[in-house]
Amino acid sequence: MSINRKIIHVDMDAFYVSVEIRDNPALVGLPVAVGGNSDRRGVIATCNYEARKFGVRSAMATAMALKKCPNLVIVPGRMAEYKEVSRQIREIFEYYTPLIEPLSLDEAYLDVSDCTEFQGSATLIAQQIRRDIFYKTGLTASAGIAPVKFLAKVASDENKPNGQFVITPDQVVEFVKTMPLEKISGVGKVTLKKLHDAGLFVGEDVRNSKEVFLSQLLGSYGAVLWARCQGIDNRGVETERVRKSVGVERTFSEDIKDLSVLKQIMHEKLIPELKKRAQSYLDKRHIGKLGVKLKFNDFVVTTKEQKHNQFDVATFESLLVEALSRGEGRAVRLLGVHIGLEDSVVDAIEQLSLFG
Ligand code: DCP
Ligand code: MG
Repeated sequence: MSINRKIIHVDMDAFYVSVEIRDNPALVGLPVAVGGNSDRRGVIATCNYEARKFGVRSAMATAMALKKCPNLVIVPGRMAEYKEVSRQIREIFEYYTPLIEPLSLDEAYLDVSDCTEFQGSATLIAQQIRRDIFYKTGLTASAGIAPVKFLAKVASDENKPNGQFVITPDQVVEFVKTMPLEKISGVGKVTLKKLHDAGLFVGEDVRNSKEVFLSQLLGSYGAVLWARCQGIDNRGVETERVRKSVGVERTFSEDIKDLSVLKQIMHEKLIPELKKRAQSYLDKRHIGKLGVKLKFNDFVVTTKEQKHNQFDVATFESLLVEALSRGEGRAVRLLGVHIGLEDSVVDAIEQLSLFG
């Protein structure tokens, strides 16, 4: 049985573009996107709901977006402004609970189990948070309320934009049964295809399967998905995450196909830069793994990692070769290298001394 908490997932509506429309009322009512240049590499970061009616989506190539919606107005992004709004909504959350886990600039989990506002009604707290956000920023947000994290996230999408949806503990099983599996965070394109090929489409299908079957199908994520479909998610809301990795990445001005060119960039630019950036962490922490990340020209991202306790050029190189082979000949848009950090030695010693 899962541990029930009162979790709210808050997610701003069409975030970047809503900020742009707020600050330029001439855009109200038009289909608008924030994003990319009109050259062949440009992409849309996000678009408003008017543009979504035409089929425009996040991460869509600008050229494609314009084909679907010729009147689309495309405006450049202003990251500093989005960060400022993010700070403002964070301040609102803090009034209700210290248990806040931001997932990106525009979304966060809040654990309001111990919040005493509105006699502890998470539904009313969520409503008030959305009002506070609108009052302070002029922007709308949606919210999901559920006893566990993954369902709160699914729920925040149910009545988007400017809405909220509650799943009470006794509604969990019924809700999960009919829930399409792609709604569960962690189920991407590849996983979804495997599930569909195995005849699994909604929560009920997974509930009727054996856990070992899911594990065979999906590896370690199989057990997680199986648990989710029972309504189980024991993850707590994690405040102030301990940094788990340090990385450096670069998007190229031209896509690159050639392994030797990628190797050269990795050796000459990325690894030296990573070493520099990692220095301050390595006083207190040990390296636990090395990793390479690639984004192919179709925006599919792949990451390959290996356990290792030091910077090892040969390992980075073999990870790059393996990651590149996953692209089956596609060119590379972005290359990144990172190290995974072990838990802090110093913190561990401090904790031990508490009991000493
Ligand atoms: N974003 C991006 N590239 C993506 C996806 C998102 O740059 N591929 C940015 C722009 C979004 C912001 O992150 O405004 C938040 O992402 P969401 O997925 O929450 O999307 P929106 O807030 O834009 O829309 P929604 O109303 O669906 O939440
Ligand atoms: Mg959003």
